[in-house]
Amino acid sequence: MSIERVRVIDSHTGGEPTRVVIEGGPDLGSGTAAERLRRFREEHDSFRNAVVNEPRGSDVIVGALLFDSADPSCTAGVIFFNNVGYLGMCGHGTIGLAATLAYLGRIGPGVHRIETPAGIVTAELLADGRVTVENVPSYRLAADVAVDVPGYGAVTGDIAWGGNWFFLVEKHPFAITAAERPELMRFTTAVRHALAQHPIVIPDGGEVDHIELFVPSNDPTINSKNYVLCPGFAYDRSPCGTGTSAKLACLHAVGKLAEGETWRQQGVIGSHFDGSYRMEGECVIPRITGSAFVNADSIQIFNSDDPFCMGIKP
Ligand code: PYC
Repeated sequence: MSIERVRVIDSHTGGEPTRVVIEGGPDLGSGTAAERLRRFREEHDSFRNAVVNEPRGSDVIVGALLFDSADPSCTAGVIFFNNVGYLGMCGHGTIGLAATLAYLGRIGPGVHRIETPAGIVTAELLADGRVTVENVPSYRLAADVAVDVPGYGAVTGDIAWGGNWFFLVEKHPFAITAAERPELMRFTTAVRHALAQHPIVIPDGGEVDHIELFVPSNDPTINSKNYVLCPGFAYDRSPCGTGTSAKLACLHAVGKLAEGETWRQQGVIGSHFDGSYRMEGECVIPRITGSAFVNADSIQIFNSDDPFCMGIKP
């Protein structure tokens, strides 16, 4: 029998969990985040499964593997992963990572550059503990894409990049409330499957693997409420940082939000992010502010005698 120990720190950002691997993760060698992600996927995917999936985790947890970035201007590099694979970027996860690094005493208030596979982002730790993430350049790729969804008919949405690919739907018959979550899951799952059959060409062979629904809010302090289906068929408990970034890109595209104006996006369980953007060329550079709380600092035990040591595949 052999025992290995992996130290992880858990946090949640508006209810959505992030698990940062602090010690005991695989050595991904050198190179860019994209190169290390390739090695992670090809050589250490069982580690991903072990850390976030049952019996240690659940479908909802987003993992984050830290590395020392080769770019000396970066405080850290990170690869985000989930129950089924890897994320280019993760907004709630970057807020959780900043809260985790602050908990460890590794960062203080100020702006910190973080290398991700989707590009370099910044995380500004504010004096009150909130975090503002300046995300990768984001844009709307296509407007009013109609998809035939079995059981529901034609569903029309926009496709946008916010560090991950999103299908953003405003016209649908659902309320976005905690009570509606089973129906929202059924509908967005059906949309996701229908979209997979749709001949949309996404740059770099990407896949539109996040489905985002919106409704207007009755609360005058909130601009909009959303529900986001993630790639592994878990819903985002937060308003989704990359999803809010994709929304900002779409709002810019139709002239509904000016540069520097604040958009308060609420998620299905009621937490919110404040978003705004600045322009860089044709793209928007989203800024997303939210807060995260560390709620566990623990050691995972990897026992070679445990038949589920490397997790249960979902
Ligand atoms: O906050 O960007 C985000 C995110 C992506 C998937 C889950 N959360």
